[in-house]
Amino acid sequence: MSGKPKLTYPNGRGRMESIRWLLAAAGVEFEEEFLETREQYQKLIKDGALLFDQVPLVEIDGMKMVQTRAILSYIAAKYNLYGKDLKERAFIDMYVEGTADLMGMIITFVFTPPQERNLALIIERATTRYFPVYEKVLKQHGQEFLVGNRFSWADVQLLEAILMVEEKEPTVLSKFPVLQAFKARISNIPTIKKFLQPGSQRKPPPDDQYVATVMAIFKK
Ligand code: GSH
Repeated sequence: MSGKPKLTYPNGRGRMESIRWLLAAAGVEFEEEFLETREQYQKLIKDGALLFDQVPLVEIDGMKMVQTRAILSYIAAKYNLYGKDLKERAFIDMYVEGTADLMGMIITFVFTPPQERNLALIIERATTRYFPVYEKVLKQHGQEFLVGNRFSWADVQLLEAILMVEEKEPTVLSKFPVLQAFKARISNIPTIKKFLQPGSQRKPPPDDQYVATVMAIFKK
């Protein structure tokens, strides 16, 4: 064993991508095993590796962790990205849930039949429900990071969400100057800068091949 966390998931973003982001932001190296076939997935189930027969699976500190939220909270707490007290933690959780809801709309987009996809709704939610909140928080306290004047999981996930929405609508931050500055600042943190460079373990937006592989593995 290398001692590095090992991530098991298809070779694409999905629910694993925020985990990759958080580990990378914390400066933690990780290994990946990519699920390519249904047989691989069924073997994991047969071996008892998946508590609820689902991935993401992250092997870390002797545990086989499943459930995205549980995995992310564990990593955030372990690497000091989860606030200094319960109240900061509560705010980080709220901000993270907001960006998770927004990203969830984009993650499911490619798995939705084309005639039912609603990109306009995603952009509307981003610009009227989610981004105004983060813009206001940062503007009001005037600090560099969302919570406690310290880099946290909330910052990592907000940057991930911003970049994801920008892939769909490049001008989406045009009315959010504080978020534009936030994006530039957080993108420049060395661990994140490295993750944003080509060749990192960051995954590209899903393509047809990825969608077909996921459907075949999980028989959606
Ligand atoms: N609540 C779980 C989490 O957040 O990790 C949901 C995990 C989940 O739905 N995973 C999908 C899966 O394993 C792949 S992204 N689907 C197979 C199944 O549910 O049978």
